[in-house]
Amino acid sequence: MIKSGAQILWECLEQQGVTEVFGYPGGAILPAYDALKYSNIHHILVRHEQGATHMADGYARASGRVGVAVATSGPGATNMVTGIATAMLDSSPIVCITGQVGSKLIGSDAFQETDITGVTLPITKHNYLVTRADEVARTISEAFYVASSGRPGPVLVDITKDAQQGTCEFDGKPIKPQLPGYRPDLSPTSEEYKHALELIHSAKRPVILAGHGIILSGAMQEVRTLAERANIPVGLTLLGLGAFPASHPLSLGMMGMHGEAWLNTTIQEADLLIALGMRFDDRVTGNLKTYAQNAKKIHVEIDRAEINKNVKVDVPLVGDLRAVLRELLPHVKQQEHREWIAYIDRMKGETAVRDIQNLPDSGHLYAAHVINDIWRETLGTETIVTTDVGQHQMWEAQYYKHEEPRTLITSGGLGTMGFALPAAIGAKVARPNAEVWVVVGDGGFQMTMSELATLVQEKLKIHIAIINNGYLGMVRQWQEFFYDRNYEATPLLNPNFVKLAEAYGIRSCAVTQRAEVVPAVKAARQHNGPVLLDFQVEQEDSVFPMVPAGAGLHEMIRRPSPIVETAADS
Ligand SMILES: Cc1cc2nc3c(=O)[nH]c(=O)nc-3n(C[C@H](O)[C@H](O)[C@H](O)COP(=O)(O)OP(=O)(O)OC[C@H]3O[C@@H](n4cnc5c(N)ncnc54)[C@H](O)[C@@H]3O)c2cc1C
Ligand SMILES: Cc1ncc(C[n+]2csc(CCOP(=O)(O)OP(=O)(O)O)c2C)c(N)n1
Ligand SMILES: [Mg+2]
Repeated sequence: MIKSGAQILWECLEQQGVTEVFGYPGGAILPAYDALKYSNIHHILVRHEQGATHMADGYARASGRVGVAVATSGPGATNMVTGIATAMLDSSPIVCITGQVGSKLIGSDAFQETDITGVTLPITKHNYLVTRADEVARTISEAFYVASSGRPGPVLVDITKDAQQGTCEFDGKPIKPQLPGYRPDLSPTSEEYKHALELIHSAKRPVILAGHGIILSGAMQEVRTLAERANIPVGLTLLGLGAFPASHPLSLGMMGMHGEAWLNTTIQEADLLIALGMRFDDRVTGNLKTYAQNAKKIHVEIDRAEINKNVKVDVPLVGDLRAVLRELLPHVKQQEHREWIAYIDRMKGETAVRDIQNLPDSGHLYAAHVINDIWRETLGTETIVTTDVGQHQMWEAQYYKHEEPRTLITSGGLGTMGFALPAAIGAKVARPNAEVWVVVGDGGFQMTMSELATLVQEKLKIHIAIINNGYLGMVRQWQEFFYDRNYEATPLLNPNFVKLAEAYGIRSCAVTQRAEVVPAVKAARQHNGPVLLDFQVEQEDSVFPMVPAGAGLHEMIRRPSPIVETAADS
Protein backbone atom coordinates (compact mmCIF):
# COMPACT_ATOMS: atom_id res chain seq x y z
CA MET A 1 0.00 0.00 0.00
CA ILE A 2 1.20 3.56 -0.71
CA LYS A 3 1.77 5.52 2.52
CA SER A 4 3.48 8.72 3.57
CA GLY A 5 6.73 8.70 5.52
CA ALA A 6 4.81 10.23 8.44
CA GLN A 7 2.26 7.38 8.47
CA ILE A 8 5.02 4.81 8.18
CA LEU A 9 6.79 6.41 11.14
CA TRP A 10 3.87 5.85 13.54
CA GLU A 11 3.14 2.38 12.18
CA CYS A 12 6.75 1.36 12.71
CA LEU A 13 6.69 2.78 16.25
CA GLU A 14 3.59 0.71 16.94
CA GLN A 15 5.39 -2.36 15.61
CA GLN A 16 8.09 -1.68 18.18
CA GLY A 17 5.46 -1.80 20.91
CA VAL A 18 5.35 1.95 21.50
CA THR A 19 2.11 3.09 23.14
CA GLU A 20 3.12 6.58 24.37
CA VAL A 21 5.48 9.27 23.12
CA PHE A 22 6.52 12.54 24.77
CA GLY A 23 6.76 15.50 22.43
CA TYR A 24 6.29 19.08 21.34
CA PRO A 25 5.23 20.13 17.83
CA GLY A 26 6.59 22.65 15.33
CA GLY A 27 6.77 23.30 11.59
CA ALA A 28 9.29 20.68 10.49
CA ILE A 29 7.58 17.84 12.36
CA LEU A 30 3.99 18.88 11.56
CA PRO A 31 3.41 16.24 8.86
CA ALA A 32 4.20 13.60 11.48
CA TYR A 33 1.83 15.22 14.00
CA ASP A 34 -0.89 15.36 11.36
CA ALA A 35 -0.50 11.62 10.70
CA LEU A 36 -1.05 10.84 14.41
CA LYS A 37 -4.76 10.73 13.52
CA TYR A 38 -4.10 7.30 11.93
CA SER A 39 -2.34 5.96 15.02
CA ASN A 40 -3.32 4.61 18.44
CA ILE A 41 -0.19 6.01 20.04
CA HIS A 42 -0.90 8.44 22.88
CA HIS A 43 1.06 11.68 22.51
CA ILE A 44 1.92 13.45 25.76
CA LEU A 45 2.38 17.17 25.27
CA VAL A 46 5.34 18.41 27.33
CA ARG A 47 6.19 22.02 28.15
CA HIS A 48 9.84 21.94 27.04
CA GLU A 49 11.66 19.43 24.83
CA GLN A 50 14.25 18.75 27.55
CA GLY A 51 11.30 17.47 29.57
CA ALA A 52 10.33 15.12 26.73
CA THR A 53 13.77 13.51 26.69
CA HIS A 54 13.87 13.05 30.49
CA MET A 55 10.34 11.61 30.36
CA ALA A 56 11.41 9.12 27.69
CA ASP A 57 14.44 8.33 29.85
CA GLY A 58 12.36 7.90 33.03
CA TYR A 59 9.96 5.70 31.05
CA ALA A 60 12.88 3.53 29.89
CA ARG A 61 14.49 3.26 33.33
CA ALA A 62 11.20 2.40 35.02
CA SER A 63 10.17 -0.26 32.51
CA GLY A 64 13.19 -1.47 30.53
CA ARG A 65 11.33 -0.52 27.34
CA VAL A 66 12.63 2.08 24.88
CA GLY A 67 11.30 5.60 25.62
CA VAL A 68 10.40 7.90 22.72
CA ALA A 69 10.65 11.70 22.50
CA VAL A 70 9.58 13.88 19.56
CA ALA A 71 10.52 17.47 18.66
CA THR A 72 10.68 19.85 15.79
CA SER A 73 13.85 21.05 14.05
CA GLY A 74 16.18 23.81 15.27
CA PRO A 75 15.35 24.95 18.82
CA GLY A 76 13.11 21.95 19.44
CA ALA A 77 15.96 19.61 18.60
CA THR A 78 18.64 21.56 20.47
CA ASN A 79 16.42 21.66 23.58
CA MET A 80 16.78 17.87 23.60
CA VAL A 81 20.55 17.93 23.90
CA THR A 82 20.77 17.82 27.72
CA GLY A 83 18.31 14.94 27.92
CA ILE A 84 20.14 12.98 25.24
CA ALA A 85 23.49 13.46 27.01
CA THR A 86 21.85 12.41 30.31
CA ALA A 87 20.62 9.16 28.73
CA MET A 88 24.00 8.56 27.06
CA LEU A 89 26.02 8.82 30.27
CA ASP A 90 23.67 6.43 32.11
CA SER A 91 23.18 3.94 29.23
CA SER A 92 19.45 4.54 28.98
CA PRO A 93 17.63 3.39 25.82
CA ILE A 94 15.68 6.23 24.22
CA VAL A 95 14.83 7.12 20.63
CA CYS A 96 14.50 10.82 19.82
CA ILE A 97 12.68 11.77 16.64
CA THR A 98 13.21 15.24 15.26
CA GLY A 99 11.78 17.02 12.25
CA GLN A 100 14.28 18.55 9.85
CA VAL A 101 13.91 21.18 7.12
CA GLY A 102 13.28 19.89 3.59
CA SER A 103 16.19 17.90 2.16
CA LYS A 104 16.80 20.47 -0.61
CA LEU A 105 17.20 23.22 2.01
CA ILE A 106 19.78 21.41 4.13
CA GLY A 107 22.92 23.51 4.50
CA SER A 108 21.21 26.77 3.52
CA ASP A 109 20.61 28.12 7.04
CA ALA A 110 16.92 27.65 6.38
CA PHE A 111 14.40 28.72 9.02
CA GLN A 112 14.89 26.55 12.15
CA GLU A 113 17.65 24.52 10.57
CA THR A 114 20.26 22.98 12.88
CA ASP A 115 22.61 20.17 12.04
CA ILE A 116 21.25 18.09 14.93
CA THR A 117 22.96 14.88 13.83
CA GLY A 118 26.23 16.84 13.92
CA VAL A 119 25.39 18.39 17.29
CA THR A 120 24.43 15.06 18.90
CA LEU A 121 27.09 12.85 17.30
CA PRO A 122 29.20 12.60 20.49
CA ILE A 123 26.21 12.15 22.81
CA THR A 124 24.22 9.51 20.95
CA LYS A 125 24.98 5.83 20.60
CA HIS A 126 24.08 6.36 16.96
CA ASN A 127 22.10 8.85 14.90
CA TYR A 128 20.42 9.04 11.49
CA LEU A 129 19.37 11.67 8.97
CA VAL A 130 16.43 10.39 6.92
CA THR A 131 15.73 12.22 3.66
CA ARG A 132 13.33 9.83 1.90
CA ALA A 133 10.03 8.23 2.87
CA ASP A 134 11.28 4.79 1.86
CA GLU A 135 14.11 5.01 4.43
CA VAL A 136 11.81 5.56 7.42
CA ALA A 137 10.85 1.94 8.17
CA ARG A 138 14.38 0.51 8.04
CA THR A 139 15.74 3.39 10.11
CA ILE A 140 13.17 3.03 12.89
CA SER A 141 13.81 -0.70 13.10
CA GLU A 142 17.58 -0.12 13.37
CA ALA A 143 17.19 2.74 15.83
CA PHE A 144 15.24 0.59 18.31
CA TYR A 145 17.64 -2.30 17.91
CA VAL A 146 20.71 -0.11 18.49
CA ALA A 147 19.13 1.74 21.44
CA SER A 148 18.14 -1.42 23.31
CA SER A 149 20.81 -4.00 22.47
CA GLY A 150 24.28 -4.42 23.93
CA ARG A 151 25.06 -1.39 26.05
CA PRO A 152 21.83 0.60 25.73
CA GLY A 153 21.83 4.28 24.80
CA PRO A 154 20.08 7.12 23.01
CA VAL A 155 19.52 7.12 19.25
CA LEU A 156 18.37 10.18 17.32
CA VAL A 157 16.42 9.97 14.07
CA ASP A 158 16.22 13.27 12.18
CA ILE A 159 13.57 13.16 9.43
CA THR A 160 13.29 15.86 6.79
CA LYS A 161 9.90 17.39 6.13
CA ASP A 162 9.83 15.99 2.57
CA ALA A 163 10.63 12.50 3.85
CA GLN A 164 7.58 12.77 6.11
CA GLN A 165 5.37 14.10 3.30
CA GLY A 166 6.71 11.88 0.52
CA THR A 167 5.10 8.51 -0.20
CA CYS A 168 6.27 5.01 -0.98
CA GLU A 169 5.08 1.42 -1.05
CA PHE A 170 4.83 0.03 2.50
CA ASP A 171 3.67 -3.54 3.16
CA GLY A 172 3.59 -3.18 6.96
CA LYS A 173 5.87 -6.15 7.52
CA PRO A 174 8.44 -5.65 10.31
CA ILE A 175 11.97 -5.16 8.97
CA LYS A 176 14.85 -7.03 10.60
CA PRO A 177 17.77 -4.72 11.32
CA GLN A 178 20.83 -5.54 9.24
CA LEU A 179 23.94 -4.10 10.85
CA PRO A 180 26.88 -6.33 10.01
CA GLY A 181 29.42 -4.01 11.68
CA TYR A 182 27.57 -3.94 15.00
CA ARG A 183 28.25 -6.94 17.28
CA PRO A 184 26.69 -6.56 20.72
CA ASP A 185 26.78 -10.33 21.45
CA LEU A 186 30.31 -10.90 22.77
CA SER A 187 31.32 -13.61 25.24
CA PRO A 188 34.46 -14.39 27.27
CA THR A 189 36.88 -17.23 26.50
CA SER A 190 37.04 -20.42 28.59
CA GLU A 191 40.51 -19.36 29.81
CA GLU A 192 39.02 -16.12 31.15
CA TYR A 193 36.26 -18.01 32.97
CA LYS A 194 38.85 -20.36 34.47
CA HIS A 195 41.01 -17.49 35.65
CA ALA A 196 38.00 -15.72 37.21
CA LEU A 197 37.00 -18.87 39.10
CA GLU A 198 40.55 -19.29 40.45
CA LEU A 199 40.47 -15.76 41.80
CA ILE A 200 36.99 -16.21 43.33
CA HIS A 201 38.01 -19.45 45.04
CA SER A 202 41.33 -18.19 46.42
CA ALA A 203 40.14 -14.77 47.70
CA LYS A 204 40.05 -14.16 51.46
CA ARG A 205 38.62 -10.62 51.34
CA PRO A 206 36.38 -10.39 48.26
CA VAL A 207 33.72 -7.77 47.56
CA ILE A 208 31.19 -7.51 44.74
CA LEU A 209 30.79 -4.06 43.16
CA ALA A 210 27.23 -4.08 41.90
CA GLY A 211 26.37 -1.62 39.14
CA HIS A 212 23.62 -0.44 36.83
CA GLY A 213 24.51 -3.19 34.31
CA ILE A 214 22.88 -5.73 36.65
CA ILE A 215 19.53 -3.98 36.22
CA LEU A 216 20.03 -3.46 32.48
CA SER A 217 20.90 -7.13 32.08
CA GLY A 218 18.19 -8.42 34.42
CA ALA A 219 20.82 -10.37 36.39
CA MET A 220 19.50 -9.68 39.92
CA GLN A 221 18.92 -13.34 40.79
CA GLU A 222 22.28 -14.48 39.39
CA VAL A 223 24.14 -11.83 41.39
CA ARG A 224 22.29 -12.86 44.53
CA THR A 225 23.15 -16.51 43.96
CA LEU A 226 26.83 -15.65 43.51
CA ALA A 227 26.92 -13.49 46.64
CA GLU A 228 25.06 -16.01 48.80
CA ARG A 229 26.87 -19.11 47.62
CA ALA A 230 30.35 -17.64 48.02
CA ASN A 231 29.38 -15.37 50.95
CA ILE A 232 30.70 -12.25 49.30
CA PRO A 233 29.54 -8.86 50.60
CA VAL A 234 27.97 -6.53 48.02
CA GLY A 235 28.55 -2.79 47.60
CA LEU A 236 26.44 -0.84 45.14
CA THR A 237 26.98 2.15 42.89
CA LEU A 238 24.39 4.92 42.89
CA LEU A 239 22.87 3.55 39.68
CA GLY A 240 23.11 0.00 40.99
CA LEU A 241 20.87 0.70 44.02
CA GLY A 242 17.99 -1.79 43.90
CA ALA A 243 20.02 -4.39 41.97
CA PHE A 244 20.62 -6.18 45.29
CA PRO A 245 18.17 -5.80 48.20
CA ALA A 246 19.23 -3.18 50.76
CA SER A 247 17.89 -5.38 53.57
CA HIS A 248 20.02 -8.38 52.57
CA PRO A 249 22.60 -9.22 55.25
CA LEU A 250 25.38 -9.11 52.63
CA SER A 251 24.42 -5.63 51.38
CA LEU A 252 26.87 -2.88 52.34
CA GLY A 253 24.99 0.03 50.77
CA MET A 254 26.42 2.61 48.37
CA MET A 255 30.13 3.04 47.64
CA GLY A 256 32.10 6.11 46.58
CA MET A 257 32.27 9.83 47.24
CA HIS A 258 29.19 9.86 49.49
CA GLY A 259 29.06 6.13 50.04
CA GLU A 260 29.18 4.27 53.33
CA ALA A 261 32.48 4.61 55.17
CA TRP A 262 32.60 0.88 56.03
CA LEU A 263 32.17 -0.01 52.38
CA ASN A 264 34.86 2.35 51.12
CA THR A 265 37.24 0.88 53.71
CA THR A 266 36.18 -2.63 52.69
CA ILE A 267 37.04 -1.86 49.06
CA GLN A 268 40.43 -0.39 50.00
CA GLU A 269 41.29 -3.48 52.09
CA ALA A 270 39.84 -6.13 49.76
CA ASP A 271 41.97 -8.72 47.99
CA LEU A 272 39.43 -9.22 45.19
CA LEU A 273 36.96 -6.84 43.50
CA ILE A 274 34.27 -8.50 41.39
CA ALA A 275 32.89 -5.59 39.35
CA LEU A 276 29.51 -6.43 37.81
CA GLY A 277 28.09 -4.01 35.22
CA MET A 278 29.74 -0.90 36.65
CA ARG A 279 32.24 1.41 35.02
CA PHE A 280 34.54 2.61 37.83
CA ASP A 281 33.32 6.20 37.63
CA ASP A 282 35.55 8.74 39.41
CA ARG A 283 32.80 9.31 41.97
CA VAL A 284 33.22 5.62 42.81
CA THR A 285 36.99 5.18 42.84
CA GLY A 286 38.40 8.44 44.19
CA ASN A 287 42.11 8.76 43.40
CA LEU A 288 42.96 5.89 41.05
CA LYS A 289 46.55 5.72 42.29
CA THR A 290 45.44 4.58 45.74
CA TYR A 291 42.33 2.64 44.70
CA ALA A 292 42.05 -0.95 46.01
CA GLN A 293 45.77 -1.42 45.57
CA ASN A 294 45.99 -4.93 47.00
CA ALA A 295 42.99 -6.31 45.17
CA LYS A 296 42.87 -8.47 42.09
CA LYS A 297 40.05 -7.34 39.83
CA ILE A 298 37.45 -9.18 37.76
CA HIS A 299 35.34 -6.94 35.50
CA VAL A 300 32.15 -8.26 33.90
CA GLU A 301 31.09 -5.68 31.33
CA ILE A 302 29.27 -5.64 28.02
CA ASP A 303 31.23 -2.78 26.50
CA ARG A 304 34.83 -3.67 25.71
CA ALA A 305 35.73 0.03 25.75
CA GLU A 306 35.13 0.06 29.52
CA ILE A 307 37.76 -2.60 30.20
CA ASN A 308 40.96 -1.06 31.63
CA LYS A 309 39.56 2.44 30.92
CA ASN A 310 39.87 3.74 34.48
CA VAL A 311 40.98 0.73 36.52
CA LYS A 312 43.33 -1.93 35.20
CA VAL A 313 41.78 -5.36 35.74
CA ASP A 314 43.22 -8.87 35.99
CA VAL A 315 40.33 -10.70 34.34
CA PRO A 316 37.92 -9.01 31.92
CA LEU A 317 34.74 -10.96 31.16
CA VAL A 318 33.21 -9.12 28.21
CA GLY A 319 29.59 -10.02 27.57
CA ASP A 320 26.06 -9.72 28.87
CA LEU A 321 26.26 -10.01 32.65
CA ARG A 322 23.38 -12.44 33.03
CA ALA A 323 24.75 -14.75 30.35
CA VAL A 324 28.27 -14.58 31.83
CA LEU A 325 27.06 -15.32 35.38
CA ARG A 326 24.93 -18.22 34.14
CA GLU A 327 28.08 -19.70 32.61
CA LEU A 328 30.12 -19.07 35.75
CA LEU A 329 27.69 -20.02 38.53
CA PRO A 330 27.62 -23.82 38.11
CA HIS A 331 31.36 -23.82 38.87
CA VAL A 332 31.30 -21.47 41.88
CA LYS A 333 31.91 -23.31 45.16
CA GLN A 334 30.38 -22.62 48.56
CA GLN A 335 32.57 -20.37 50.74
CA GLU A 336 32.35 -18.73 54.17
CA HIS A 337 34.62 -15.65 54.56
CA ARG A 338 33.59 -15.51 58.23
CA GLU A 339 36.44 -13.34 59.53
CA TRP A 340 36.13 -10.86 56.69
CA ILE A 341 32.38 -10.46 57.13
CA ALA A 342 32.70 -10.16 60.91
CA TYR A 343 35.34 -7.46 60.42
CA ILE A 344 33.04 -5.48 58.10
CA ASP A 345 30.11 -5.89 60.52
CA ARG A 346 32.23 -4.37 63.29
CA MET A 347 32.91 -1.33 61.08
CA LYS A 348 29.20 -0.97 60.38
CA GLY A 349 28.19 -1.02 64.01
CA GLU A 350 25.73 -3.20 65.81
CA THR A 351 22.41 -1.51 65.12
CA ALA A 352 20.86 -1.21 61.69
CA VAL A 353 22.85 1.16 59.54
CA ARG A 354 21.67 4.74 59.31
CA ASP A 355 18.86 3.93 61.70
CA ILE A 356 18.02 7.48 62.67
CA GLN A 357 14.45 7.10 63.83
CA ASN A 358 15.36 6.86 67.50
CA LEU A 359 17.37 10.06 67.51
CA PRO A 360 15.67 12.73 69.63
CA ASP A 361 13.83 15.50 67.78
CA SER A 362 16.22 18.45 68.00
CA GLY A 363 13.61 20.89 66.72
CA HIS A 364 15.36 20.98 63.34
CA LEU A 365 13.99 19.32 60.24
CA TYR A 366 16.69 17.28 58.50
CA ALA A 367 16.40 16.04 54.92
CA ALA A 368 17.59 12.63 56.13
CA HIS A 369 14.50 12.30 58.33
CA VAL A 370 12.15 13.39 55.56
CA ILE A 371 13.55 10.81 53.15
CA ASN A 372 13.70 8.08 55.78
CA ASP A 373 10.06 8.74 56.68
CA ILE A 374 8.98 8.57 53.03
CA TRP A 375 10.80 5.22 52.83
CA ARG A 376 9.10 3.89 55.97
CA GLU A 377 5.67 5.01 54.82
CA THR A 378 6.05 3.40 51.38
CA LEU A 379 7.80 0.25 52.62
CA GLY A 380 6.46 -2.91 51.00
CA THR A 381 4.64 -1.05 48.22
CA GLU A 382 5.63 -0.72 44.58
CA THR A 383 7.22 2.70 44.81
CA ILE A 384 9.54 4.46 42.37
CA VAL A 385 11.58 7.44 43.54
CA THR A 386 13.08 9.83 41.04
CA THR A 387 15.64 12.31 42.28
CA ASP A 388 17.25 15.43 41.02
CA VAL A 389 20.92 16.24 41.55
CA GLY A 390 22.57 17.52 44.68
CA GLN A 391 22.54 16.86 48.41
CA HIS A 392 18.98 15.51 48.45
CA GLN A 393 20.04 12.96 45.81
CA MET A 394 22.78 11.63 48.06
CA TRP A 395 20.51 11.59 51.12
CA GLU A 396 17.96 9.66 49.11
CA ALA A 397 20.65 7.12 48.23
CA GLN A 398 21.61 6.83 51.90
CA TYR A 399 18.24 6.90 53.66
CA TYR A 400 15.78 5.31 51.24
CA LYS A 401 16.47 1.58 51.21
CA HIS A 402 15.83 0.19 47.73
CA GLU A 403 14.87 -3.47 47.65
CA GLU A 404 13.91 -3.80 43.99
CA PRO A 405 15.50 -2.83 40.67
CA ARG A 406 14.06 0.14 38.74
CA THR A 407 12.80 1.81 41.92
CA LEU A 408 15.42 4.58 41.96
CA ILE A 409 15.66 6.77 38.86
CA THR A 410 18.41 9.36 39.05
CA SER A 411 20.89 11.09 36.77
CA GLY A 412 24.29 9.72 37.81
CA GLY A 413 26.81 10.30 35.05
CA LEU A 414 25.79 13.71 33.75
CA GLY A 415 24.26 14.82 37.05
CA THR A 416 21.48 16.75 35.33
CA MET A 417 19.53 19.17 37.52
CA GLY A 418 15.93 19.33 36.32
CA PHE A 419 15.77 15.57 35.71
CA ALA A 420 13.54 14.45 38.58
CA LEU A 421 10.11 15.87 37.73
CA PRO A 422 10.01 14.94 34.03
CA ALA A 423 11.63 11.54 34.73
CA ALA A 424 8.84 10.88 37.25
CA ILE A 425 6.21 11.66 34.62
CA GLY A 426 7.86 9.14 32.28
CA ALA A 427 8.05 6.55 35.06
CA LYS A 428 4.37 6.98 36.00
CA VAL A 429 3.30 6.67 32.35
CA ALA A 430 5.36 3.48 32.02
CA ARG A 431 4.15 1.95 35.30
CA PRO A 432 0.78 3.54 36.16
CA ASN A 433 0.24 1.17 39.10
CA ALA A 434 3.44 2.20 40.86
CA GLU A 435 3.47 4.97 43.44
CA VAL A 436 5.88 7.65 42.21
CA TRP A 437 7.75 10.12 44.44
CA VAL A 438 9.88 12.99 43.21
CA VAL A 439 12.68 13.92 45.63
CA VAL A 440 13.99 17.21 44.31
CA GLY A 441 16.05 20.20 45.45
CA ASP A 442 14.64 23.71 45.50
CA GLY A 443 17.22 24.63 42.83
CA GLY A 444 16.74 21.78 40.37
CA PHE A 445 12.94 21.89 40.70
CA GLN A 446 12.98 25.38 39.23
CA MET A 447 14.77 24.14 36.12
CA THR A 448 11.89 22.03 34.79
CA MET A 449 8.92 22.90 37.00
CA SER A 450 6.98 23.89 33.89
CA GLU A 451 6.27 20.16 33.52
CA LEU A 452 3.81 20.47 36.43
CA ALA A 453 1.35 21.43 33.71
CA THR A 454 2.11 18.20 31.85
CA LEU A 455 1.35 16.01 34.84
CA VAL A 456 -1.87 17.89 35.52
CA GLN A 457 -2.97 17.65 31.89
CA GLU A 458 -2.24 13.91 31.93
CA LYS A 459 -3.98 13.47 35.33
CA LEU A 460 -0.97 11.72 36.83
CA LYS A 461 -0.92 11.09 40.57
CA ILE A 462 2.67 11.93 41.43
CA HIS A 463 4.00 13.03 44.84
CA ILE A 464 6.60 15.78 44.85
CA ALA A 465 8.86 16.29 47.88
CA ILE A 466 10.88 19.47 47.56
CA ILE A 467 13.88 19.31 49.88
CA ASN A 468 13.95 23.05 50.34
CA ASN A 469 17.19 24.18 51.98
CA GLY A 470 17.27 27.65 50.43
CA TYR A 471 20.57 26.87 48.72
CA LEU A 472 22.14 25.17 45.77
CA GLY A 473 23.07 22.87 48.61
CA MET A 474 25.69 20.59 47.11
CA VAL A 475 27.61 23.54 45.70
CA ARG A 476 27.24 25.38 49.03
CA GLN A 477 28.73 22.31 50.73
CA TRP A 478 31.79 22.47 48.44
CA GLN A 479 32.09 26.18 49.20
CA GLU A 480 31.91 25.41 52.92
CA PHE A 481 34.55 22.66 52.76
CA PHE A 482 36.93 23.93 50.07
CA TYR A 483 36.26 27.65 49.41
CA ASP A 484 36.30 29.25 52.90
CA ARG A 485 32.51 29.41 53.13
CA ASN A 486 32.36 31.92 50.32
CA TYR A 487 28.72 31.31 49.43
CA GLU A 488 28.91 33.00 46.06
CA ALA A 489 25.81 32.42 43.90
CA THR A 490 24.36 29.61 46.00
CA PRO A 491 21.68 31.21 48.26
CA LEU A 492 18.30 30.94 46.54
CA LEU A 493 15.37 33.31 46.64
CA ASN A 494 12.56 30.85 46.05
CA PRO A 495 8.97 31.38 44.99
CA ASN A 496 6.23 30.29 47.37
CA PHE A 497 6.14 26.67 46.22
CA VAL A 498 2.74 26.04 47.84
CA LYS A 499 1.10 28.89 45.93
CA LEU A 500 2.91 27.83 42.78
CA ALA A 501 1.47 24.32 43.06
CA GLU A 502 -1.98 25.76 43.72
CA ALA A 503 -1.73 27.80 40.53
CA TYR A 504 -1.48 24.50 38.67
CA GLY A 505 -4.37 23.03 40.67
CA ILE A 506 -2.04 20.79 42.66
CA ARG A 507 -2.68 20.23 46.38
CA SER A 508 0.24 21.44 48.46
CA CYS A 509 1.52 22.25 51.93
CA ALA A 510 4.72 23.32 53.64
CA VAL A 511 6.33 21.19 56.36
CA THR A 512 8.74 22.67 58.88
CA GLN A 513 8.69 20.23 61.85
CA ARG A 514 9.82 16.63 62.06
CA ALA A 515 6.56 15.56 63.67
CA GLU A 516 4.63 16.92 60.66
CA VAL A 517 6.48 14.79 58.10
CA VAL A 518 4.66 11.48 58.52
CA PRO A 519 1.14 13.04 58.61
CA ALA A 520 1.95 15.06 55.48
CA VAL A 521 3.24 11.97 53.66
CA LYS A 522 0.19 9.93 54.74
CA ALA A 523 -2.20 12.66 53.57
CA ALA A 524 -0.41 12.96 50.23
CA ARG A 525 -0.68 9.22 49.63
CA GLN A 526 -4.39 9.24 50.44
CA HIS A 527 -5.20 12.17 48.17
CA ASN A 528 -6.59 11.21 44.81
CA GLY A 529 -4.29 13.38 42.72
CA PRO A 530 -0.84 14.94 42.63
CA VAL A 531 0.55 16.57 45.76
CA LEU A 532 3.53 18.87 46.29
CA LEU A 533 5.14 18.99 49.74
CA ASP A 534 7.54 21.82 50.51
CA PHE A 535 9.89 20.41 53.18
CA GLN A 536 11.72 23.40 54.62
CA VAL A 537 14.80 21.66 55.98
CA GLU A 538 17.97 22.67 57.82
CA GLN A 539 19.71 25.09 55.49
CA GLU A 540 23.40 24.36 56.05
CA ASP A 541 23.43 20.62 56.56
CA SER A 542 26.05 18.63 54.63
CA VAL A 543 26.29 15.14 53.15
CA PHE A 544 28.70 12.82 54.97
CA PRO A 545 30.93 11.02 54.53
CA MET A 546 32.63 12.82 51.68
CA VAL A 547 35.69 11.81 49.71
CA PRO A 548 37.08 15.14 48.46
CA ALA A 549 37.62 15.22 44.68
CA GLY A 550 41.03 13.70 43.93
CA ALA A 551 41.47 12.12 47.38
CA GLY A 552 41.81 8.41 48.04
CA LEU A 553 38.64 6.44 48.73
CA HIS A 554 39.69 5.91 52.37
CA GLU A 555 40.34 9.64 52.91
CA MET A 556 36.79 10.51 53.86
CA ILE A 557 35.62 13.63 55.65
CA ARG A 558 33.40 12.31 58.47
CA ARG A 559 30.50 14.10 60.16
CA PRO A 560 31.91 16.13 63.06
CA SER A 561 28.97 15.33 65.34
CA PRO A 562 27.40 11.92 64.90
CA ILE A 563 23.79 12.98 64.27
CA VAL A 564 22.86 11.21 61.10
CA GLU A 565 25.89 9.50 59.66
CA THR A 566 26.18 5.97 60.92
CA ALA A 567 24.70 3.99 63.74
CA ALA A 568 28.23 2.98 64.66
CA ASP A 569 29.07 6.58 65.47
CA SER A 570 26.50 6.99 68.20
C1 LIG B 1 26.21 14.67 42.95
C2 LIG B 1 26.58 13.27 42.56
C3 LIG B 1 27.28 12.48 43.45
C4 LIG B 1 27.56 11.15 43.15
N1 LIG B 1 28.17 10.38 44.10
C5 LIG B 1 28.26 9.04 43.90
C6 LIG B 1 28.72 8.17 44.92
O1 LIG B 1 29.05 8.58 46.03
N2 LIG B 1 28.74 6.85 44.66
C7 LIG B 1 28.35 6.32 43.45
O2 LIG B 1 28.34 5.11 43.28
N3 LIG B 1 27.96 7.14 42.46
C8 LIG B 1 27.89 8.46 42.65
N4 LIG B 1 27.41 9.26 41.64
C9 LIG B 1 27.04 8.64 40.36
C10 LIG B 1 28.26 8.43 39.46
O3 LIG B 1 28.62 9.65 38.87
C11 LIG B 1 27.96 7.37 38.38
O4 LIG B 1 26.84 7.77 37.64
C12 LIG B 1 27.66 6.00 38.93
O5 LIG B 1 28.63 5.62 39.88
C13 LIG B 1 27.66 4.99 37.79
O6 LIG B 1 27.21 3.76 38.23
P1 LIG B 1 27.40 2.47 37.32
O7 LIG B 1 28.81 2.37 36.87
O8 LIG B 1 26.83 1.33 38.08
O9 LIG B 1 26.37 2.73 36.11
P2 LIG B 1 26.59 3.20 34.60
O10 LIG B 1 27.38 4.42 34.51
O11 LIG B 1 25.24 3.19 33.98
O12 LIG B 1 27.45 2.02 33.98
C14 LIG B 1 26.88 0.76 33.78
C15 LIG B 1 27.92 -0.15 33.16
O13 LIG B 1 27.29 -1.42 32.93
C16 LIG B 1 27.57 -1.85 31.60
N5 LIG B 1 26.46 -2.67 31.14
C17 LIG B 1 25.28 -2.26 30.59
N6 LIG B 1 24.52 -3.32 30.26
C18 LIG B 1 25.23 -4.42 30.61
C19 LIG B 1 24.98 -5.81 30.51
N7 LIG B 1 23.83 -6.29 29.97
N8 LIG B 1 25.92 -6.68 30.94
C20 LIG B 1 27.10 -6.22 31.47
N9 LIG B 1 27.38 -4.90 31.59
C21 LIG B 1 26.45 -4.01 31.17
C22 LIG B 1 27.71 -0.57 30.80
O14 LIG B 1 28.47 -0.80 29.63
C23 LIG B 1 28.40 0.37 31.79
O15 LIG B 1 29.81 0.26 31.72
C24 LIG B 1 27.17 10.61 41.90
C25 LIG B 1 26.51 11.43 40.99
C26 LIG B 1 26.20 12.73 41.31
C27 LIG B 1 25.45 13.55 40.32
C1 LIG C 1 22.03 21.63 34.94
C2 LIG C 1 23.01 21.68 36.05
N1 LIG C 1 23.59 22.86 36.37
C3 LIG C 1 24.48 22.92 37.40
C4 LIG C 1 24.81 21.81 38.11
C5 LIG C 1 25.82 21.88 39.26
N2 LIG C 1 25.17 21.50 40.52
C6 LIG C 1 25.27 20.28 41.06
S1 LIG C 1 24.40 20.11 42.48
C7 LIG C 1 23.88 21.71 42.42
C8 LIG C 1 23.00 22.28 43.49
C9 LIG C 1 21.64 21.69 43.50
O1 LIG C 1 20.82 22.48 44.33
P1 LIG C 1 19.37 21.99 44.72
O2 LIG C 1 18.63 21.60 43.51
O3 LIG C 1 18.73 22.99 45.59
O4 LIG C 1 19.68 20.64 45.53
P2 LIG C 1 20.44 20.50 46.95
O5 LIG C 1 21.88 20.20 46.67
O6 LIG C 1 20.25 21.77 47.71
O7 LIG C 1 19.77 19.33 47.59
C10 LIG C 1 24.40 22.36 41.28
C11 LIG C 1 24.18 23.78 40.95
C12 LIG C 1 24.20 20.60 37.71
N3 LIG C 1 24.49 19.43 38.29
N4 LIG C 1 23.29 20.57 36.70
MG1 LIG D 1 18.68 23.17 47.64
